Amino acid sequence: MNRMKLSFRWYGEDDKVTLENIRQIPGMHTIVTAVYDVPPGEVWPMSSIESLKKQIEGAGLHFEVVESIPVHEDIKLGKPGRDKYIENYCENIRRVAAAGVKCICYNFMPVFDWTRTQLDHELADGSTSLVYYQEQVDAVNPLRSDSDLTLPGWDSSYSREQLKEIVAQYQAMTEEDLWGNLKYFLERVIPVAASCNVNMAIHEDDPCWSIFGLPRIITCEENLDRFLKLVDEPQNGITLCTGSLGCSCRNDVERMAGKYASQGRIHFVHMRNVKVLDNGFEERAHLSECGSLDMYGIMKALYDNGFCGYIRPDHGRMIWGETGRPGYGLYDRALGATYLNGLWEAIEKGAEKK
Ligand code: DNO
Repeated sequence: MNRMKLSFRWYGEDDKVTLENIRQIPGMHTIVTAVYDVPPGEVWPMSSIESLKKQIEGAGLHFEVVESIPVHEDIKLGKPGRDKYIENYCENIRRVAAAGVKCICYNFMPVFDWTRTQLDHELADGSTSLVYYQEQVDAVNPLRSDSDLTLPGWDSSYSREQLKEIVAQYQAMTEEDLWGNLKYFLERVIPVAASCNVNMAIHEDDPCWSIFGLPRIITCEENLDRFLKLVDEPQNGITLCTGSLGCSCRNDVERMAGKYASQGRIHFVHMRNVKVLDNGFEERAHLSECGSLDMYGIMKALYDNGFCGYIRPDHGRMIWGETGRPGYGLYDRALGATYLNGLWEAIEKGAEKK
């Protein structure tokens, strides 16, 4: 019995990768998407949610995972206006739950979501991928007046001045402040998720260390333990992102996969392989031997510990001349999905034979 549910991220109607493409990937079950045209903190129109559901189900797939409902910066900063945004967040949970969504992925990273220094680095085989080289990050100082403040992937909706101001506010905050703000958020959101039968799945910080001195806390096993205890309920779970955790050699991703799966707290998995370097990391093909992670070991740890949530191939390289959204083309992610299917089948059949 295949307990994991294979899923694939889709960016909606504007995505070059179509639902028709995705449904042809063997074993595909669930689409992972979001309402993208509403600013963070606002309530998603029910009509937009219904339209996603209709399109996805029309293609023979399920709409069970949302990635992400973004957390407004005022919540992360603990500002007085946060209660309004938390109430909007709860309303979004209720709305997507009413449409059949079972799992919501989100993150609690100050300002910047994932950070890379180049999105089209050419690998030895001619494919391109996303990379992070520390010296390039160090060259961009958000508080220097002549800094052009651009790293690929950053939210371009902020002006340079706004970004500087918001970065300065975070720099005045300690990690403990951020923990406090996360707890405040969870205490209000998790009961709503529980009443709607939805699992919340926090995504680890990517990469899993502080950048520009901004606090980052969802970074390692010790902190994930602490996170899960903030509100010790099954709906307060994680998205195990192998690439985000695995870009630091200090994280034993296989061990964490087993531990948190056995606790029933992994609701969603992003499977990505990275090659850890002295000065950062490169995203690589999913196959274990292409990077630093033992993808088989991680899948086995999930299987052995009863994982039954959603899993998706994470960032793929650009291959075969494909162009499009970095990390989110069709071909390499489809290869990744097929590899995950193969690993799972082999692990499952191996276990049955014992
Ligand atoms: C990058 C993604 C992240 C992720 C968010 C979740 O490709 O893994 O942007 O969606 O951090 O909130």
